[in-house]
Amino acid sequence: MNATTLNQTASWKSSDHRHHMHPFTDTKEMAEKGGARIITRAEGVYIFDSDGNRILDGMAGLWCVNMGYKRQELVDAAAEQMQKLPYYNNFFQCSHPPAIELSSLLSELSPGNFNHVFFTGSGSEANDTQVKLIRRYWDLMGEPEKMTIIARENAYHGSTVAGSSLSGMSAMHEQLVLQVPGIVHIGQPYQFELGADMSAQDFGLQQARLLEEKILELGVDKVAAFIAEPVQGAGGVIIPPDSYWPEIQRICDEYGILLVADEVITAFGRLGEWFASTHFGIRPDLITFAKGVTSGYMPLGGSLVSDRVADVIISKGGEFAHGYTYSGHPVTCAVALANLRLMQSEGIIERVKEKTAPWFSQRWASLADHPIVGEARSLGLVAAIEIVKDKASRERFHKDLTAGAVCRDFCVNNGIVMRAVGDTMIVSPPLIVENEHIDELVEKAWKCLDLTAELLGAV
Ligand code: PXG
Repeated sequence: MNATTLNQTASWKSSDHRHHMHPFTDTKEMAEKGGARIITRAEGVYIFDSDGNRILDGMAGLWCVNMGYKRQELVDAAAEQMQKLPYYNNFFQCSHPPAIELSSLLSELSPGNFNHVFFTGSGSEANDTQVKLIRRYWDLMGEPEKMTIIARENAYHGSTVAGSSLSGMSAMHEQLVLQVPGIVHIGQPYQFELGADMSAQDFGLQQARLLEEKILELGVDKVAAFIAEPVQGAGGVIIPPDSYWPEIQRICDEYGILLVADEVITAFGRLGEWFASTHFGIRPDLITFAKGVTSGYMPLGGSLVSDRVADVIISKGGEFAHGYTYSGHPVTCAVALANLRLMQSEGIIERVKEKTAPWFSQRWASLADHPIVGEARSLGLVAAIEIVKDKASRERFHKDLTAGAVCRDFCVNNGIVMRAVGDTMIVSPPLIVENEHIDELVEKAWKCLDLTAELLGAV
């Protein structure tokens, strides 16, 4: 690293500290640790920082860069669309080819009963849209009392006011003084923490039946919908037991409530299918998507609306009083189209399912042999490990769960991005990873677990 690089990095860090408010960040703590790491470029599955370090991006950005970095096809799609039509809205009885083509393609790729798309600029806005669609639907059905939406503890559905209210994270609720009324939470299918002494089958059924208990407690005439991530992402990659989703589907069917699958992380190949709903065999009424639809190159989200809901809202509804300036932005839609076509032409979903996910699953499972790993779990290309002091009792190192942050810092300093959720380490690499990248990720993860164990005095 030469003096110019050092000066440039120091100057960026200083301006960053003085002017840039970061999302979900303790700014004081970041400054004490030397300021932000400045990422300046990226290629394939690697990001590069301003000091010239090359880091394997085990999180695909923030669960989104599915087709990897520096894809010329996506750059070209954006540039061409910017020249042709950089902006126009879809309000006031207008439309444009990128939004039309993308909504058609999404209808084709999504499960059979989905034929309409409402576009937003993010996953949070998409979940706000879901709340309005759900309430509009029941109103038009002549059941305006059906207002309550059931979500889950430790879910993440976004940061807008409705998104934070749907999310089941206490730290967010504490700062959100004005919760959206009519949202309640039930327990989650997190077996490592909550059901260690039960069989997976029994635990899955038990946690699914919390939904039924809640519906009966509130009264079925009051309950509008249940929203959940097929696999909880930000909560710590919580993969439900096989018995969980079929039982949830049974309950939603039996009581006629809408099922919303928040597939912001799981859609577009993460589990080796276009949608995780297909993997779990569930039939949601609404699907939330974002992130991977553009591989993160442009901000785009949306709601996929099934015929059950669309038929009511379109045929009986008149105007749906909802929309964003950037709903169906032409450049973001053009990039999404190029991204989805690239996924098709490269057969990435099949490659994940048949080649990389099986290899990943086998290699990731080997981390369970590490002395401070209590569990290593994965599904498709998303995975977690639980750091523990004692494997048998699952005791953690500290009750405030700081071992994860220690491990995360070792990871980034040793060339991989792994995210810490408390003492759960999680990864969600780009879908273009090759088997040798998976080997690199697992080998470095093992080394960083060694370093963590050493620092925490476990060896
Ligand atoms: N639903 C789910 C399931 C998500 O994971 C959102 C909605 C909101 O999307 P937007 O585009 O509004 O951010 C998300 C986003 C983390 C982390 O720390 C995860 C997300 C966002 C920021 C941080 O893992 N997921």
